[in-house]
Order: sequence, then structure tokens, then C-alpha cells
Amino acid sequence: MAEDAEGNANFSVPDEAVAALRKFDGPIAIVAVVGLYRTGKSYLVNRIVGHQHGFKVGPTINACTKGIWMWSEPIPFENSRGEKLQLLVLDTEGIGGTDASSDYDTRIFSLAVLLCSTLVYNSLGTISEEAIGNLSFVANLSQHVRVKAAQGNAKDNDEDSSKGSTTDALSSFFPSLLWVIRDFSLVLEDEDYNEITELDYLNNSLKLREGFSSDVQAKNRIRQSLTSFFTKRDCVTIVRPLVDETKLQQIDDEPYESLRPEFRTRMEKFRADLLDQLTAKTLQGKPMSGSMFSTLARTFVEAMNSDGVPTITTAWDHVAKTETKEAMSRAMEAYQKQLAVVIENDRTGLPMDANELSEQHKRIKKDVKTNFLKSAVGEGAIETYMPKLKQKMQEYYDDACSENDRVSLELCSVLFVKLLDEHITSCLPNAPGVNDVDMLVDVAAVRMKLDRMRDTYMTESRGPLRDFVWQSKLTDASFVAYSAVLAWEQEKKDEEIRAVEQRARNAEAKLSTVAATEEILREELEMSRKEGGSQGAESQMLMIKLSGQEQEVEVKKKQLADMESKLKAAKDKEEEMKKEYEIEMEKIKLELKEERDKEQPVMAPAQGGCGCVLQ
Ligand SMILES: Nc1nc2c(ncn2[C@@H]2O[C@H](COP(=O)(O)OP(=O)(O)OP(=O)(O)O)[C@@H](O)[C@H]2O)c(=O)[nH]1
Ligand SMILES: [Mg+2]
Repeated sequence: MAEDAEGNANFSVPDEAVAALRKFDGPIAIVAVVGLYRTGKSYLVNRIVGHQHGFKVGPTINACTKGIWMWSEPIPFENSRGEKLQLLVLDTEGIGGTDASSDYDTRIFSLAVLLCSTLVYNSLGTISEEAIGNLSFVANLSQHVRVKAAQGNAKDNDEDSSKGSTTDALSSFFPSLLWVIRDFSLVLEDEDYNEITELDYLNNSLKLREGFSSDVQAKNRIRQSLTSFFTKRDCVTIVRPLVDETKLQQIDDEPYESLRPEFRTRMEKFRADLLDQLTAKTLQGKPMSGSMFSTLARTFVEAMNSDGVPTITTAWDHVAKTETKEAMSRAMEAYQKQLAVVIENDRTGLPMDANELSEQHKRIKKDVKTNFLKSAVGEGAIETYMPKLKQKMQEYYDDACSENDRVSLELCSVLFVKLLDEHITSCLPNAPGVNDVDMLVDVAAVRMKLDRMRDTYMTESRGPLRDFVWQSKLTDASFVAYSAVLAWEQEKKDEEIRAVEQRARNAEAKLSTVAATEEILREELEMSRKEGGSQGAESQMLMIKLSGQEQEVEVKKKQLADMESKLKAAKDKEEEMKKEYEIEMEKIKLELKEERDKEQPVMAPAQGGCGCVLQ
């Protein structure tokens, strides 16, 4: 995974490794195997991962493994505490390879130290003075790794505690050390022939030696560094797997079952004990996943490539920030998905009651925040990203509310128009084709229909703008309806008056005809009187006729007087109705004005304000 790009100057973590690490989705435990080159490290790694032909095992004296390699499949296992973990194994380039500088060796070693939870140091034979001497670079580890970023103008190489590069500061971040001695054939006993453990053997070997020679001093410095950096340590000895030298060179071609039983027993115990004591690699209290590990590896590698000194806490902060930012994105996605389920529901989705939408938002937000905190890492990163997550959720919710308003307005408006047409418009006296049964003939009928329409509207309308739509549209609609009914009533009265007037005109015409006849008769009578005696009988007849005519005139006059009084009554009634009409219209206008005033503010209609304006 970390490889030497050109010469030994730069490392990189290839995308392939990052992709493979994504498969490590649970808590991971990391074992890195380090040690001198050509000491059987890759073979040991193959035994840990359980594959005969896993990593390349080289038969020649030339260094085989380059950079740091990882086993790309997670190996699930359970440690002695019952924790279910995924094992990630790293095989590293051997230290002391002829074509690599000691600085390069230290970088490989430092990277392995920084990345793993247990460091397996593999060596051949015994923990001799020579073996200790081979670890000389450990004494310089503090120059290659820092706990905290340098402060102010302090010089890089100072062993200054303010820079967090002291042995103590580093050791708290370092992994446990398991020293594996291969081809071990000695009896484990002290100078007094008492049996000792492998750990005793390691600790005895790491005790400071007496003497003042530069060689003793140098090796004591290595011993001191090893014991200070790796406070948790253990040792395992494993015998030679094969006696035959030729076969040993090609050990990966030898079936495992054909190896020495003592070797297999020790190897299996080593693996079981290793997994038992392994714990999850954590970062700021959170178990690390494969993706966090890849960010951590890239951060260390980039630091090494730029200034050569990776800083543990800076790298951790970076990983925490990256991980928490990703957790925020995932949380936001979860929020959007869950809210979509609520608002896109055919039956109960938008438009929906504003309070219900708010309740759902609160429920989902709580759930999402809990999950975010489970995967977010580091207090600083949480302080940065939690407010951002809250803000993003609020913005999304606000958009959902606006959409709720929009669809509510649309649905309620369409519903209002439909109900208005069904209940009112199509039943008005001026509606085309309206029948006498359905026709709204007076204000009371309109009022009753509006009440019914309101009941249906309140049952079928949805969303926050239902009251607003009702109130804002009702005023105009009812004004039109009442005006139409009142105008129709008025028209009916006018027709009645016109009919009475016509009848009066007819009576007048008849009266004038009667009056003319009377005049003729009167003239005839006068003439008869003047003509004298013989015509007395005729004049008598005319007298009778005339008196009949007079009676008829009287009757007609009486009838006309009746009509006039009726006409007057009709006109009085009309006046009265006009007054009533004006009063009614004034009332309507006043109530409409009150309704409009009630509608303020426009987007927050008063609760329950859905009454008919004329009530
Ligand atoms: N003596 C001995 N040789 C072994 C043992 N295991 C493997 N070998 C041999 O040691 C040689 C090197 O094995 P590798 O596993 O490639 O060793 P390595 O430490 O990974 O080598 P580099 O990657 O080059 O540093 C091979 O010829 C193996 O057959 C062992 O337990 N004892
Ligand atoms: Mg190797």
C-alpha cells in the first residue's frame, strides 16, 4: 500500500489500496510485521492470513518485499474479550536491504509503527548484541515522528517536549511490540539455570549493559528507546520449520503439513495468542474503519513526503475531520431519504398539516443526529460539523415547507373553484340552464349553500393554506353570489311594477272611452230636450242611458283609483326594497372588509377563520 515511487524519496497510498480498505467496514485491528530483510517476514504474514501463497516469499539473498503491502481481504476474528474485529495485516520491506538508506528504513518502520495496533518485530536466531545493534534507527524515531505540531520557531530536530516528540509522549501513541524470534533453538533459562519465559528473555536482553565504550553506550541507547517507546511488549520463539536448507529456501512450496510439528505447534500458538490480545485500532476513542485507516495512511505519507516528519495528532485531527465530514454527508443523505418517505407518501404526504410536517422533521432530525454522533470522530470535528448538519437539515426542511405551501395552495384553489361551481355558480339565477329546483333565489339560500360548501371544503382540502385559500376566495365568490341573487330579486319586483303600471294605463284608456260616450249622450239629451214634447220618451230613454253611463264611469273611476293606490303601494314597496337592497349590500361590503382584515398576515390565516362572511 505505501510504495517507494522514485528511488526512496516519495511514498504514496494507491487508489487500489484505498478501494480495498473500504471493504473493512467494521472495527479493525492491524498487525504490521517488520524486521531485517530476508528473515521470513512474508512467510510469517502468510501464516497469519492463512494462505500458503499469499505474499511473495523470495528464495534469494535479494530483498523481496518493497514498501508496505496489505492483505486486501478483511479477516474476521474474535479476540479474548469477545470483541468481533476485522484483521488487517501489513507486510513491510525489510530493514537493512542493501540498496536502501537507513533514513528510508526508519521511514518504513515509522509508518508501520504509526499504522498498526500490534507491531511484530521478526528476527532470526537470538536477541544478540548484533540483533540489538540492527535496531539503531529506533533511537532516532523521535526525529521521524511527532505527537504534536511544532510550536513557533522551534528547530525541527530538538528533543523539545513542547513539540510533543518526547519518548513518553510518543509511547502513549505507539502499538504493543511482539518480538518473534525465528529458528530459535536455545533453552530458555537464566544464568542460574532457572527456566524463564520468552518475555523474561526479551526483557533481560533489553536490560542496560555495563560499560562506557561507545558501542555499549550506543546499544544502551537503543535498549532504552525500545523499552521507553514500547511499554507493552511480549516475545515469541519459533523453531526452524525445516532442517533441509534447500527446502527451507523454497518454504512456500512445502506443504504446511510437511513442516516440523514443533514449528507448526509454535506457529499456531503464536497466531492464536496474537489474535487473542489484539484490540481494535482506535482514533480519538472511536474504533477505526478501513476508510479511516486509508485517510490516516495517506495523511502520514503526505507528511513524510512534504517535511519528512508525520505528526500523530495532526494526522488524527485530519482523519477525524475527514471522517466526521463524511459522517455529516451520510447523515444528510439519511435525513433527505427519511423526509422523502414522509412527504412523498401518496395518502399522507404533501400537502400535509404544517404541525405534522414539523413533528416528522423533529423525529428524523433526532434520529439522524444520534447516528451522526455514533460515526463522527473527535470533539473538534463534531463542533465544526454538527452545526453545519443542523443548518443543512433546516434548509432542507424549509424547502419542504415551501413545497408544502405551494401544493396546498394549488390543491385548495382547485378544490375551491370546483366546489364553488358545483354548489353556487351553477345554481345562481343567471346561470345558463339552471332549473327552478336548484336555483338559489334568495340570500338565505346562498348562505345555506355556502355553509355546505365550507363543510365539504374543510373535509377535502389539505395543507397549511387551506384556511387562507377559503378566506381569500370566499369574499369575492360570495359577493358575486349575493349580488346575483339580489339583482334577480330586484328584477322580479321591477317586472311586477311594470305589470301594474300597464294595467293602470289600460284602465285609464277605458275610462277616457267611457267619458267620451257620456259626453255624446249628454249632447244628444240636450238636443232632445230642445226639440220638445214628442220626443219626451226618447229623451227619457237617453236619460236612463246617460245615468247608466255615469254609473259605469263611476265604477271605472273607482277601479282606476284602486289601481293607482295599488301602483302607489307597489312603488312604495319598490322603494322599501331598494332601501333593503342597499342596506344588505352595505352589510355585505362591511363583512367582506372585516373578512379581508382578518386575513392578515396573508400566509398565516387565523385558526378556524372559515366562516361565511355574511353570518
Ligand atoms: N531459516 C528460515 N528461513 C525461512 C523461514 N521462513 C521462511 N524462510 C525463508 O526465508 C527466505 C525469505 O523469506 P521471506 O518470507 O521472503 O522473507 P522476508 O523477510 O519477507 O524477505 P524480504 O521481503 O526480502 O525482507 C525464503 O527463502 C524463505 O523460504 C524460517 O522460519 N526460517
Ligand atoms: Mg517479504
